[in-house]
Amino acid sequence: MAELKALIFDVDGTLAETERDGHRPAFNQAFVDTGLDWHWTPELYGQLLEVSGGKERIRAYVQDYLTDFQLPAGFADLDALIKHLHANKTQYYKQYAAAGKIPLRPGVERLLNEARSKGVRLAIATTTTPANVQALLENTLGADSLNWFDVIAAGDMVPKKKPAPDIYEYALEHMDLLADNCLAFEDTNNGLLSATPTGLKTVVTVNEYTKAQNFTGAKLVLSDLGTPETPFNVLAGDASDATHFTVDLARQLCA
Ligand code: XBP
Repeated sequence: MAELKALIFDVDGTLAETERDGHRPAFNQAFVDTGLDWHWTPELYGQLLEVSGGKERIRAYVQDYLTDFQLPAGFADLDALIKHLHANKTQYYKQYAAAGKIPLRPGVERLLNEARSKGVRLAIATTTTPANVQALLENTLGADSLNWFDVIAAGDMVPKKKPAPDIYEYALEHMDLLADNCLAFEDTNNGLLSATPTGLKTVVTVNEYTKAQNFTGAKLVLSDLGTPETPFNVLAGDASDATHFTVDLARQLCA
């Protein structure tokens, strides 16, 4: 029997619908500001999300989707353009978070607070930029919430992004915990592929971008974390008789 000691959360799509409410509009605004006629529709963005990392996603778009790309004047090379676009986009993401446009998903705040009250440690393992994590947490849970997490493993802190396991290995190492004593929360196949090789059991909460993805190997697949008033839907796995995600359910899944 493995004792539950920590919950490790992905951010984008798991804590909040950030791809829909933050990243995609922020990317598009950065393109406009830079004089590019690029526009990532929800459908195109759903395809581009196969590539983790905003900078990597822009590069993949140029290389795989644009046939007649010409470097705009004022940029020495594609790296310089990507750096400029990503920095601009991150500013817009932070603005949207500060404006309250990126709310947490159902059950997230409740579960975080229940874990804290019961001595279950918290961590984040995300591909997104650390500044985005800070903006999201501060504007949904308050500035002190950054201290709720033993480690916020994010973005370029590791050499390889999801689906590589690096970010989860980093989080486990910095918490000095074994995977058996932790549970990961994800929303994508890339995230599941990142957590699983470390030995972590993963709970998936799907969203519009990811609901058709392959979650073979997940411990539990849910519509969302649910609330006492609005139960979750169990899409795969065994949630016992739970109607929303609790520390008790986490302990059962971790055992
Ligand atoms: C999701 C990602 C990130 C965001 C964009 O991260 O792949 O790249 O889409 O954020 P996760 P950046 O699901 O691991 O939270 O532009 O800052 O990369």
